[in-house]
Amino acid sequence: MTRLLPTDINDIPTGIEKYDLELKRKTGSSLKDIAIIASGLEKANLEEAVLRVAVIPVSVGLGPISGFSAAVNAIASHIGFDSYVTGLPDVGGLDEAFRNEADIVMMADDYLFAAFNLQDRQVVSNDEATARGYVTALSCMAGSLCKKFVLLTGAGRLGILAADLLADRQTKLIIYDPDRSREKELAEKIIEKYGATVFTGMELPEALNRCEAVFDASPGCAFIKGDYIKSGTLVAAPGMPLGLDAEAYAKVAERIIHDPLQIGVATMLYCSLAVHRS
Ligand code: PYL
Repeated sequence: MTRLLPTDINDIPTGIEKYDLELKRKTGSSLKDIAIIASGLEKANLEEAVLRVAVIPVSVGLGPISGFSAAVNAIASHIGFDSYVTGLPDVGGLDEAFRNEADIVMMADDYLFAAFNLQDRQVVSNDEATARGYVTALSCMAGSLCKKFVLLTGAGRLGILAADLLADRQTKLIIYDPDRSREKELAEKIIEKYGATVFTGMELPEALNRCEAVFDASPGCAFIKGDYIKSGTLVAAPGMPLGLDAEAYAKVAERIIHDPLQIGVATMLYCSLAVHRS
């Protein structure tokens, strides 16, 4: 997991409205709708009391990231939760959250970012929510991913989660990872579970030429070059850094979904409710 920088997230609170309008223009769905669909709650009755979210800064390890709690809080508030950042970090923050009758607590150390639903004892990690949210957003943008060639770059934690969700949508999956053994291992798991057709062993230019959509689950920076990506390609690129170089980004600017936290955080919150309401 690449550690976010303050410069990645500082403008989230002031930019969230503009971000949401752009997401709706590209996918036809708002951030809240994507999170609800991704969590399987589109048919659930969500018109209940506004839930209280406590975002707790965590000081262990490399310590707080300036702007991180404020960004998470802004996203939660934007999609309608009664969210706030606790006055104290760590255990003091958890104490405060319980005394303030928080329904959901969100906190991140250097290894895990999770939402804890204190009512239903449900926990959701940022990785699983980001995979669900981004596959849903890509599916909304594409209309449907069924039978479409989708290139998945990166067979790490996020890629493994995304591969499963993409295969479940009957995509024609191309998996690319510079570590070819990891690529093959993930492909074999998907073939075994879904009996799906999974393509591996391609060089990146060929894979980019064959695919209609890209899900970039890699930690790489600017490795997808403008020369190789077709301008009609749909791109889902969760997190930082961005895998496309500037030329590639310019070619797909109207068809790329990319953010450091928004879709993951919104989906964490609705996934944390899913056990109770689906
Ligand atoms: C959750 C993000 C998504 C991508 N990388 C992950 C990251 O940066 N993790 C570290 C989060 C540290 C937060 C710090 C704080 O401000 O509370 N402990």
